[in-house]
Amino acid sequence: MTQAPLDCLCQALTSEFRRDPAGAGAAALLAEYARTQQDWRDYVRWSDERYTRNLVHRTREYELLLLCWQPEQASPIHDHAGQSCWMAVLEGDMEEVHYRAPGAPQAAEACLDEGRSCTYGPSQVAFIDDRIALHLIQPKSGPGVTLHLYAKPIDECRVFEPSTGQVTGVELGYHSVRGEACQTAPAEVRATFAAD
Ligand code: 2CO
Ligand code: FE2
Repeated sequence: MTQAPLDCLCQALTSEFRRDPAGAGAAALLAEYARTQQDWRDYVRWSDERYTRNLVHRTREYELLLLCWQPEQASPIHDHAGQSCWMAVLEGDMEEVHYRAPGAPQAAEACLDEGRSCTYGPSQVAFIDDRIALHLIQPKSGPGVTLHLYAKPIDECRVFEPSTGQVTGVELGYHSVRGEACQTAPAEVRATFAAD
């Protein structure tokens, strides 16, 4: 039986992280998949509450997720728990805004500096880690679908309120795993600010 393109991508990523734990070839693999394939559509899932996080594949070395963003569904400003994060755009245009705590990177309880913002279109791949910046991701106009690769997997991250630098730890969670809905959908992360 022929393997689905998304499964081929996962196999290629597994080999890549075995070859190079830093994943130097990962961006090219994601870009090629995004440019040529459509089977990610099987994993698309929308929510009116927030952008959805849908697990495609997870190993000890990495996790691959499909994220689905309705208009206005921005992420909070967040870090990536010390891991590497690649984002390949599959559909729509996505804006990324960098932030940095003045003084030390990600210092707690200090107003954040807004850095550069950048828009990525279909097949483009962005990369970030905590040494580069914190970031916020949002669809620029209309909905968006993105493929995210984290190496290693991230179960928790920190979110930052920009005017005070207030930091909240959040569990990330999945809306679906290999296309099967999860019983407990991840919380609306922005609500953690309202509750404080
Ligand atoms: N890191 C966010 C998440 O996994 C998405 S923004 O792109 O890294 O929910
Ligand atoms: Fe992110």
